[in-house]
Amino acid sequence: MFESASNVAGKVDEVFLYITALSVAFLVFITAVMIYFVVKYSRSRNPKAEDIEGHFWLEATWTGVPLVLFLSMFYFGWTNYRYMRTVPRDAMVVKVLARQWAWAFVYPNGKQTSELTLALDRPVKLELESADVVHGFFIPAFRVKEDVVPGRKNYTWFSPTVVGSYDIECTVICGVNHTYMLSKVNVVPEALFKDWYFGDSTEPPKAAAAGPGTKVDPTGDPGRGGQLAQAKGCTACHTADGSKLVGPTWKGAYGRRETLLGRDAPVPVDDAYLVRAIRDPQADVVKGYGAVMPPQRVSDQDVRDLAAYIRALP
Ligand code: HEC
Ligand SMILES: [Cu+2]
Repeated sequence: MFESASNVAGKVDEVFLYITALSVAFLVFITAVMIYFVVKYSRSRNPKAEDIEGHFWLEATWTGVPLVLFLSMFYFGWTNYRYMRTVPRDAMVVKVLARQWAWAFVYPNGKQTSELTLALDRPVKLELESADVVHGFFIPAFRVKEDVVPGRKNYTWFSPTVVGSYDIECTVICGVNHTYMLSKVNVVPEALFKDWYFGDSTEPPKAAAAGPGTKVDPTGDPGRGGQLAQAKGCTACHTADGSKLVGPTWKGAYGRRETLLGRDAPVPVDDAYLVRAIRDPQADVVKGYGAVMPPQRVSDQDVRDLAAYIRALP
């Protein structure tokens, strides 16, 4: 299915699939019955028209069964809708200001950004206001969509459940540059969010400091790297002997190909990969592991030494 990255995405998809499946089932059923009747009651087989009186149980069935099915659609739709309208009390409140043709986000501490930054698995309430015309706030990956109407306050809430960067779109044709009314929501682990939220930076924390193929200084001291791995607590999650703890083992890591979440082709573990994995653990997540490696406080020299140590392991 489509990318789904919030607590409400699954609920919306469930209702959507349920209604679609029922509709398809009825399309097939009604079409089949229709063809059957056209053949069975064609004029050639029944040259003399007949008057058919009512049939109580037949009528009761074709009234009762669809009624129950429609009510079940209503039930699933309503209970999920109510969930999506009931904001948890611990939700962080972010004001979303829409205007022609941009989004602005204002946080409780006064920080203002043009991209939305959120902490993983933390509920957030968005209070939506427009400065001019009607806009539509839409995050496809979250299945969150709400109209933003001038002179009115609207809201929505959700918890992002997957680290990453997702599109924000405007769904209402709100003027000539409507199609450029785009932004991003950056979902980062809570620790990274706090660093940003309480820090001086207005730039949202972003994934991927060094891109694939980046040239990296390969000099480093493997001896010091080994000590650092102990001192920095890396060895709580990584081993050098091939056994798997919370994270992948470092034995034989250098040169192997790793399958990353959200990427089709496996990527080789080279120097740039190691630097990125240590510097920005959430940028790429190895398939089969959680995005649980905490951000590391490491200097450039530390990273070079750690990379040298991992590279030197057999
Ligand atoms: C709390 C556990 C934890 C700690 C502590 C931790 N890591 Fe990780 N690490 C992980 C997990 C889980 C992964 C796999 C998921 C990912 O790629 O983020 C990982 C992935 C990696 C990778 C990529 C490995 C591969 O096979 O692709 C490297 C390199 C790495 N960590 C280095 C370090 C270094 C260096 C430290 C210490 C400074 C450290 N880690 C501390 C959990 C941890
Ligand atoms: Cu708009």
